[in-house]
Amino acid sequence: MTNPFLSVHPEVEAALAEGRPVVALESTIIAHGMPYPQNVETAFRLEGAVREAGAVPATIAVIGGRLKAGLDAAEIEKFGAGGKTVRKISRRDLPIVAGLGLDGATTVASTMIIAGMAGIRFFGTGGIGGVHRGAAQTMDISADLQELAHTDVAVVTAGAKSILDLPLTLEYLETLGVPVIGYGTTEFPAFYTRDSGLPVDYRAETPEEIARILHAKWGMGLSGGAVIANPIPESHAIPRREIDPLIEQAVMEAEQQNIRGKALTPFLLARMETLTQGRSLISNIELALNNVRLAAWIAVVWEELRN
Ligand code: PSU
Ligand code: MN
Repeated sequence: MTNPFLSVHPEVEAALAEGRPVVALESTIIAHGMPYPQNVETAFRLEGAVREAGAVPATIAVIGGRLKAGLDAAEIEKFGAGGKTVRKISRRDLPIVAGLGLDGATTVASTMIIAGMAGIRFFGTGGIGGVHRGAAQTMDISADLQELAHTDVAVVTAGAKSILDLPLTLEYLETLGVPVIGYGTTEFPAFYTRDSGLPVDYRAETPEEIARILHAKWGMGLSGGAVIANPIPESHAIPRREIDPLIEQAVMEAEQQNIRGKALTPFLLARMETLTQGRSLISNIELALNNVRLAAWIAVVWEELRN
């Protein structure tokens, strides 16, 4: 059955039809996660890294109401230049932008949805959303977690920033039945730092192992995604004693200014960038490159297992 709202880029469509590996990339990281023009440059570098690792990149966004799997250079430039003026869209927003012919930058959740519709199983990004600190009062839990429970896409991430409540985020993923696999690590990474003191479900040493786990999951009919937790390269990690006080400050400012809902994560990300004087941006770019490469390596082996 064809999906009348979906537009798959011809190169991506050909790769999928021929059983070649494809890796999805998100557009919220471009529009809301980084400043212009580094965001556009990064988007192109991420696509290049996926190609070098042997897969076809599909950057995902909604343009004029079309759910796009695979953007051309002009479209990426438009999202990057638009920055925060581009609507940030999650699952609940998809019918609004598709129905009314609007543009939207896709989060982890909505990128997974569109990837899933196109038949793409692997997605590399920076950080995922999770359970926010104070969620017991605010109930602010990212829709990314529910999506991981339901949609058959594995997400390679450097963990989650400790702007979130990491222990509760992992509890929530356990409840939803989402495997959390560490790549060369027994600890869930905390984005800027390689460790968090919190355990992953399994430490995988190779992309092959991860591909076998996913092949088994989907092969036995267990729907839903997985979190592939890939620590930031050592050379770009920021020591915890430096980053933790800044995170505390950003979270406190958000509370004082009563920032909530979908504005909260972009606010915290922007504050972190300012408070680290741009250092967090470089870390962010390097860990994203590291993640999309791993996503491509896993996708390559998974296609071999499947064929
Ligand atoms: N965390 C990061 N970088 C990001 C995001 C989260 O470290 O770019 C973005 C992703 O697009 C993620 C979204 O899906 O924020 C989560 O937003 P929310 O918390 O509103 O669900
Ligand atoms: Mn939220």
